[in-house]
Amino acid sequence: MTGSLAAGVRAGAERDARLRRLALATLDANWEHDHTVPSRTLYPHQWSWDSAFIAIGLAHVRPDRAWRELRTLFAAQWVDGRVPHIVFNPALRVGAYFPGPEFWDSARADGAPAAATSGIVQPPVHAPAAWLVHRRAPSEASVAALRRLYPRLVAQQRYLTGRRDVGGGGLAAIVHPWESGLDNSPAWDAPLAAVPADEAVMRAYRRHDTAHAAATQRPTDLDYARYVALVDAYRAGRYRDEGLLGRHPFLVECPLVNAALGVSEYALARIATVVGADPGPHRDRAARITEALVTRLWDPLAGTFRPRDLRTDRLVAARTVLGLMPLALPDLPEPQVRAVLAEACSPRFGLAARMDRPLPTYDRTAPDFEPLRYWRGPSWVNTGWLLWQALRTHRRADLAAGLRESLLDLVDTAGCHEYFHPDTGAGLGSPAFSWTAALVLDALADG
Ligand code: 9WN
Repeated sequence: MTGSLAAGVRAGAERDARLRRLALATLDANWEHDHTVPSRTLYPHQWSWDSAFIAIGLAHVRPDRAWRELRTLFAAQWVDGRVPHIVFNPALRVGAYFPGPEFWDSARADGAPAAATSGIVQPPVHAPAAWLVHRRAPSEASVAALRRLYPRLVAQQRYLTGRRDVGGGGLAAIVHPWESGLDNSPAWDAPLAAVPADEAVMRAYRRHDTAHAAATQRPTDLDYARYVALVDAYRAGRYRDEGLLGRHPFLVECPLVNAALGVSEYALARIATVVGADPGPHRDRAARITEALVTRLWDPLAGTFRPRDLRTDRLVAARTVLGLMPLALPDLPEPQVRAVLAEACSPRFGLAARMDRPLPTYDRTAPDFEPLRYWRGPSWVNTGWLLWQALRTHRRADLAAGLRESLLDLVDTAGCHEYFHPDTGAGLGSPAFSWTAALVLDALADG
């Protein structure tokens, strides 16, 4: 090895060790008796898809805690199978987060658990997470944990493909942008515009987020007025899903939620073989979801996936990172794989074997691209990690390596931030964010 090569290898190993220490310290600091908070300041309760990502990272360093994280979340599963997007910590003061438990009022809904929760869901990334946690640290305890979780994960899928198949085409609909996890993505602008709301209603509430993060980096008051109106509407029907098409003002089929739904069936097939269940039906369902995604959300002219607004039965025009997520499906047909890769590698998203800027969450070339505002441009580690996994599934080692390096460098330079400026890499939002730490740990383990 030449001197400069050896120095490069040493610098790489030092960076990785530094990142590992930072990530572990972040996760440890955010551990809260039986779950990990996404952020001590901004998000002090337990969030659904955060816990899945967090478990994936914890599997490398604290496998017991990884299972505990998932167990706590699924203990709050509703009778109909929905896994709530927030499980509230009863020890926190009123006002620790908006909207809090009193706003959601889950206790009055049929089939809600004893714990106070929200009434909506988030992308179902939990079955793949459970599978990864087991694969990272297989043991008798992990098999027992899979056995306990399997029926709950199946119930979660049944809820989404059953009651939430509002469009009748084999995909799940979301009833709130928060259910996508990408709250103020431009993907929701058009469907949200149809939700009647006045930003003046926000005078009646106290937003908690803007006390901890710059308002320029968060959704607007008008966004929040609509978020509140949608919760009001869903809660008024006690979070029941019957007849949603006739009465609910926001119903959209999201490419990320449905890609996760399909990937979950593949993960469940694997889990089934470990727990002695039949993997066949899961594989069949995975194939059906993949087919439905292509039939309902593929836009052949744009060469990407787009959300379908069920209220207008049209595809949403914005090109966001959500459109790349179906690449995670292993049996996605070749023409779609090729086109999504081309979209990802275009100047809109800039994926490359050597990336000069981090992956954004929205088309960089769009006139309304906003480098600071949350899901309207900034770079997030979870969407990067999901695409990294998808690239590995489709054996694009070159692109996967480029994306991984970009993610690790971003966090090494700025810290475990919630999101990052897509040009400068500066840290934005919460400075000690759990899934950033967790997914860095996972990426480090798989060079
Ligand atoms: C609303 C916790 C959550 C993430 C979401 C992210 C953000 C909440 C908020 O924080 O949403 O659920 O208050 O903005 O958008 O993806 O799960 O980290």
